[in-house]
Amino acid sequence: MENIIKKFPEGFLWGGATAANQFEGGYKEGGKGLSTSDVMTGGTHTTPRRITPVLEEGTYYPSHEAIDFYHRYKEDIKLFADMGFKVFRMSIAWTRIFPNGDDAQPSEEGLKFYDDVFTELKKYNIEPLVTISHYEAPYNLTQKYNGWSDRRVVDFYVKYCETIFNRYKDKVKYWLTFNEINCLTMPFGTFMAGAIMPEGNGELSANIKDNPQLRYQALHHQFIASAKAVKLGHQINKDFKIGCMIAYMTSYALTCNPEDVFLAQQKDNLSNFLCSDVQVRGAYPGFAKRYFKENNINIAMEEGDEQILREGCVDFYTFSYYMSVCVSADPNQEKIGGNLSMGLKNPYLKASAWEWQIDPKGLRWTLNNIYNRYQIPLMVVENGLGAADTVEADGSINDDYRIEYLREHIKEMKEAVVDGVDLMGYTPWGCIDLVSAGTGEMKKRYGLIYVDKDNDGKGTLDRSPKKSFYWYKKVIDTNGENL
Ligand code: BGP
Repeated sequence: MENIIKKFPEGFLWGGATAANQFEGGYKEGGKGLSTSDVMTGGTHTTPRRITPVLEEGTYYPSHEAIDFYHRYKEDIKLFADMGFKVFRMSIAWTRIFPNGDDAQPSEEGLKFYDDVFTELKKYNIEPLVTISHYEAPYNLTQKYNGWSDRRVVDFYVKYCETIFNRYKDKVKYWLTFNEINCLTMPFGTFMAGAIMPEGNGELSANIKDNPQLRYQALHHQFIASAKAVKLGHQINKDFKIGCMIAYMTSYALTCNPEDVFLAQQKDNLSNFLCSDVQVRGAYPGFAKRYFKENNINIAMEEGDEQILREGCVDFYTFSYYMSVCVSADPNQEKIGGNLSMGLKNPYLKASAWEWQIDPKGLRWTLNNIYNRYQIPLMVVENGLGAADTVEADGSINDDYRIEYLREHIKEMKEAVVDGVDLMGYTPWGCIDLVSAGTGEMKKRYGLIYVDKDNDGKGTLDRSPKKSFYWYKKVIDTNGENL
């Protein structure tokens, strides 16, 4: 048997990923407007975050200061450069550019801030990968229009895209239209995607009263907005590469009962492929149309929508991958104690302290599964282990568990490359500690760089490299040879 050479391609984009509302802070500075994330309180693993239409005195809102990248971006980018980053995934806060979302003119101060950030990245030859909308939208749009449920929001978004595409056309090449767009297929994802106001008790959890009709209508508007942005982006700069971003839910059948196996495939279709079929292939798949019919979901489409979708197909496919879960057609399985928040327990896997099951092999499966369907370049733009870290007396942070997690996932990515998957890059999530999107905590850390701040918002905000920082630097230096 011939020896197989396992290597990442030349020019592989190694880096890290963040989002504005989870790390910028400066929520009222530089003329920034209030965004949906700014009205979300902190929480913990067991207490859900809340959404407060009026800011409550004395309540902790993690996005307000976050980790203060707004003032410390030079220091942070220098640290990324020290690790050897080739790419840095970040998002633009829409409310820095259009504070209310429907303003006539963009804010020059907001535009200037990202100019400075991109210039700083360029200094170190770090390529920005920009998410245009990452789990936030101007709060005003939710108040006035009920967010994405209103078609008019498409035009506001496209105007925002036009503004940033024109302004940064020589500084940014890689764009993602919406973070984890498929969250809108799930009840809990609605508010986080800046879609619509929750009709519940303000708790950010499955308790939010679900309204699938509204959710899928909002999703359709995001598809139209995304497709229009892709077309426009290519007109503004033909070298732009514009991608979709999917929260990949890898679901295995709990048993080989065909009912379970079919359910797993159906979940894959509805939770993962519905959105990417629209964004990559430019049309709703048959199973989506059937699902809408069977669930009395009537999506209002305008004439020309089908053409807009067809003409706005993305250039590459990106996704987040943290875990896998099991599914079973047997409703009793949930009661046997195998129920995690996201699905059923897999007896072969260990889980993080936040019950996210760790499954490196699942990443290889997922990469192959996606590539088999689309055959366009893929990128893993989020992956990592959320864990509580301990700072030793000498200041060191020995996060061997994180190194282990990342190493095993990188190994499987390398295998997938040998399988033939066209993989462009890898940006582990929260390369610097930041606020958790799900729980609003600081304690759930993903970073290779530690930030001194606790769940109540106290701390010096000082940065320090963890053990994983030095390890990842070596990985990048050797293009993934030295793991
Ligand atoms: C993804 C989001 C990120 C991020 C990550 C980790 O779904 O795109 O914004 O935060 O998950 O989740 P959490 O912060 O809840 O641990």
